[in-house]
Amino acid sequence: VVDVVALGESMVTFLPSRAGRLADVPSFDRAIGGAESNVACVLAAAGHTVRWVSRVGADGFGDHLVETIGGYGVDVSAVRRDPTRPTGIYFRTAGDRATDAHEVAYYRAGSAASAMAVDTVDLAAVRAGRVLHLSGITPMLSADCLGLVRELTAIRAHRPLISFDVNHRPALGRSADGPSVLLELARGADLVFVGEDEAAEVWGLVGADAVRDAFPDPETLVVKQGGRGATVFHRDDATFVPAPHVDVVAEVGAGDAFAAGFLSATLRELPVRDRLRHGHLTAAAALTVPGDLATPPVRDHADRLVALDERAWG
Ligand code: KDG
Repeated sequence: VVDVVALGESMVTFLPSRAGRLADVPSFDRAIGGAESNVACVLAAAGHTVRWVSRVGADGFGDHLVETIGGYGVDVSAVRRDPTRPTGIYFRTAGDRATDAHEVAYYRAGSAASAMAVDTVDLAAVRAGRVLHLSGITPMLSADCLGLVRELTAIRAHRPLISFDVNHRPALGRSADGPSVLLELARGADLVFVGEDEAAEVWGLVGADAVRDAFPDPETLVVKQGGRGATVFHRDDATFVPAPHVDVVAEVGAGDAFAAGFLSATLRELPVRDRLRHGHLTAAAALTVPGDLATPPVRDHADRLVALDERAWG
């Protein structure tokens, strides 16, 4: 049994060589992206056993994803190659520092991963972890992908702990029933991550308490409140932990890193407050690099920082 299985689309990502409009950027550096595989890579770097399940094209970009994610120590043996569909790619621009406003251009419609379905992924491999990490990106990729996530979240008995990061991506397009689908799927999970801004934008729920009220029965609900911190609602308790101050280079990947830090501490059965602190520290690492993935803090070092008293944690 692996600690965590993460299922989702990964893409070769092109990061701009300089700031500016997509129309003006002359060249890009290749990196990798994919919210769920980001979580997998960070967890593997933090010493957990992790599997990533997905589909990629039988092309060079598919090779690059499998080799790079596998290079983090993630088990990629359940990733399927599709000779008929390409690997998705995307380009991003660097925003201005104050707002992180940036453009995202996806080339992923009809991608190999968009053909993930109940009968095109290895369901036994998907369900073989202590935790199954999913996100709200996958159900927005295709009807087949939506059916797959529904199947994985529908039955509560005999399943891994299901972790679901809402990950609303406006660049994927807005469907009329997108918000209600995301709410339905998130309610089917055991551990939910959502940004406070995201909940306001997608569901019109303003404030962490309003989000909690929309989840009548969450095992654990984590509301991320940007640079301020995050609140966990766990059973009847609410715990807020402020985030450390960092000079943000790019926000991309920070939510995934936060989820990985939180999940790692959850697997270690640390107290809720420390799960949040580990989430913040892992996110801080990602916030200070331009791409999605940063090396997470070494466990012993992170544990020492987490153990600092309230004065250090604001
Ligand atoms: O969380 C970072 C992701 O947004 C990025 O890696 C790409 O998975 C991605 C997506 O669908 O936007």
